[in-house]
Amino acid sequence: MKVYDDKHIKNVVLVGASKSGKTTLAEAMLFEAGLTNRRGTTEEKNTISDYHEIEHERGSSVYATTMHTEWRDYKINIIDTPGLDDFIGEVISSLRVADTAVMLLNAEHGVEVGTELIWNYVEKFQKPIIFAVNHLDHSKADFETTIEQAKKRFGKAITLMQYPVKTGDGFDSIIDLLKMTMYKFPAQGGKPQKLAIPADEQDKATQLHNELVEKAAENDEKLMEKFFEKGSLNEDELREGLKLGMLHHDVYPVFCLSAKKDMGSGRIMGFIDNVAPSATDQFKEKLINETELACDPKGPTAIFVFKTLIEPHLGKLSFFKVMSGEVKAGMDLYNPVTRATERLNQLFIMDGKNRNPVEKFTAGDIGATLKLKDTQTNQSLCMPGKEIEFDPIHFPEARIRTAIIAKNKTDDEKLGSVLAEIHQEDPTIHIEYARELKQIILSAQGELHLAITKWRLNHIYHLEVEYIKPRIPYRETIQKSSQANYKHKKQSGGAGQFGEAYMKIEPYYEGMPEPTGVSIRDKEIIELTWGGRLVFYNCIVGGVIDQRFIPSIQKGVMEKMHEGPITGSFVRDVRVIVYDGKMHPVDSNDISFKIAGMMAFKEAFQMADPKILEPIYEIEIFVPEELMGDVVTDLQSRRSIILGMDSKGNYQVIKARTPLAELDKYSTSLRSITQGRGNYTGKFAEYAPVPGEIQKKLAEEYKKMEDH
Ligand SMILES: Nc1nc2c(ncn2[C@@H]2O[C@H](COP(=O)(O)OP(=O)(O)O)[C@@H](O)[C@H]2O)c(=O)[nH]1
Ligand SMILES: [Mg+2]
Repeated sequence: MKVYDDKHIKNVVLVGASKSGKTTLAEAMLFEAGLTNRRGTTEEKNTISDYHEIEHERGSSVYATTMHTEWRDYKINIIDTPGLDDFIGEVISSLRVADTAVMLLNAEHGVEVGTELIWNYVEKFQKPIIFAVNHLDHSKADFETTIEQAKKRFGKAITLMQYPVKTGDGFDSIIDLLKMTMYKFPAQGGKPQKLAIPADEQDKATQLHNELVEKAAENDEKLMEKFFEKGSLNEDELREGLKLGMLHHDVYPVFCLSAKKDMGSGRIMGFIDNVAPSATDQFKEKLINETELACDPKGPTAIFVFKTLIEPHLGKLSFFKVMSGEVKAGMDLYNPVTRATERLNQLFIMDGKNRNPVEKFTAGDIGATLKLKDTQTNQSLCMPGKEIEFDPIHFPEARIRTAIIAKNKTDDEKLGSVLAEIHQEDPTIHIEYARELKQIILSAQGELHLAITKWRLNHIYHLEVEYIKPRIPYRETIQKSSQANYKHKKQSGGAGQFGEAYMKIEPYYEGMPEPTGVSIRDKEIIELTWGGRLVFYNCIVGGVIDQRFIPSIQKGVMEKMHEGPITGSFVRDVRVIVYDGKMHPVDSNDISFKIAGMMAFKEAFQMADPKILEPIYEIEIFVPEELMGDVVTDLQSRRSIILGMDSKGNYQVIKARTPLAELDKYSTSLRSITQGRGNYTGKFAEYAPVPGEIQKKLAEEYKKMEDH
């Protein structure tokens, strides 16, 4: 394996809507470079990229896959990504380490929903981008309309580098506006003939060439001057201008392609080599301590782990980018987060599932290593003694949640550890054991994401699981004060039990004045782990209850707060004043006062106008303007309060507050209302009272369950 220096390494990520041809293009790029001797297809399930069983089953990509190709004197690392929104995490982590994104557009469909969703992230990262209009051999391919849509959606930075002479069956020639040449491909694709531009295309080609030259010149004053002096720019000057334009997101070069017929991929690779920025051309990387680090092969060694894969027979595989310096096999590197020192015993170039061992990687390159003990996705490894930590990938919040159970009770323990592994591989899946709900809650990006996770649990980990509806973490509180007393008395043979407590309970709020009319002996403020407070006053005078029984009463109250009287949910924000009681010199004990405390609290609670509170989420919904009305109507039927609307590019952002109970399967409904063009994120905001009729229903349901 040839060793490439930092200037001769290019990292690209293939992105685009599902079925736009990314996996097919990766295949063509490897074949054209002579690294493979046949081109696989997704139909025949023999591509380098889609090698996982689930990808064969579905016929499309689920994971981001790294590969490399060599074109002229360059090594191009290619990351092929899935196109569906459910797997957006794979796209985001790949974009984080790529230096140029190649966005495929399907000339049959133009700009698709999937294109727009991915575009949001390309913009966020401000990564240089190339567009490749694919499927040009398709009978319904429409190059002009595709370009028009692209200009409308992505703006005037869209810059034609090529155009096809004909599309559909007769597609075999591309006019290149930078080289001012026509490429004519043989029927089986591959290496084209370079021909003069035919006379009847001359005018169009010249006009587009001039537009290209102007676009390239715009990005640099020196080039602009030259352009005005000479009226044109030479090829090298054009390249320089385009590269600057790409780095500043002012130029998005557009290429022509039929990945299936292998026409056009060579020119794209040539452009990636000669023009697309390398890692060392990029702006400096941000570190979490607010400083920056340049990608420099002479700098201190530092790598960033962007992906983790757990392969059944291999173990943990960590994919990294060398952000600075060089890594060599056998090196010890330090993880500033876990404080572990990791030996990188083996280094690999990964081509799908094939591992090619290498001795070293230099700054800007992408590789993989096996069996890191204490290092996960999003962590950095650097020279011992240094504290280099790169800005982590910010994965989107989960959009769908479900409770998960093992079909077989004996698998419960295994389920926990397997889910932890799945989260390591895919940080867009979250797992939490919700103690109060007594459920394992799995959150993910969408229905398909959940379905694939279930498939993996079943096929890879041999675990049968079921998804069930997650319970809602309600809370209970009171709205007015009340009093109750309870006498617990038991005299059956042997030792008896006796305890009586009088208490007053009040809704608690911050800054509440101290109670009056009682003499306070003791006060305890308890911060409840589930939010809110219990403030407990001991106002017993004259020794009517022994001091040692006060904690027993408090224990009883606390027990009931764990399992509220109305729905069994946690109780919050209550003030309890124990002001009187009775005891028996022989029969009183801890348990008697605990029961008295619990029962007095329960009775008082029921008379204190109890209220059920529900979690409210603040959500942000992205929708195309024309679909806003439908989305808002649906939100209103979900008891939401619309907080505001804002436009962001071609999208409207609706902000709303919605009860969690109304968000069950919301991502699925939003998808169907917006034909897949809408998207949302949400996070917990606060607890708020549920409407009366819902309270009644919840209380009845709980009572029924209790009576059983
Ligand atoms: N006609 C035509 N079909 C293509 C082209 N590129 C890909 N395809 C087909 O489109 C389908 C999806 O391709 P794939 O590479 O899996 O798309 P991905 O989802 O973007 O990875 C497959 O059936 C390919 O054979 C192309 O340039 N022309
Ligand atoms: Mg694919």
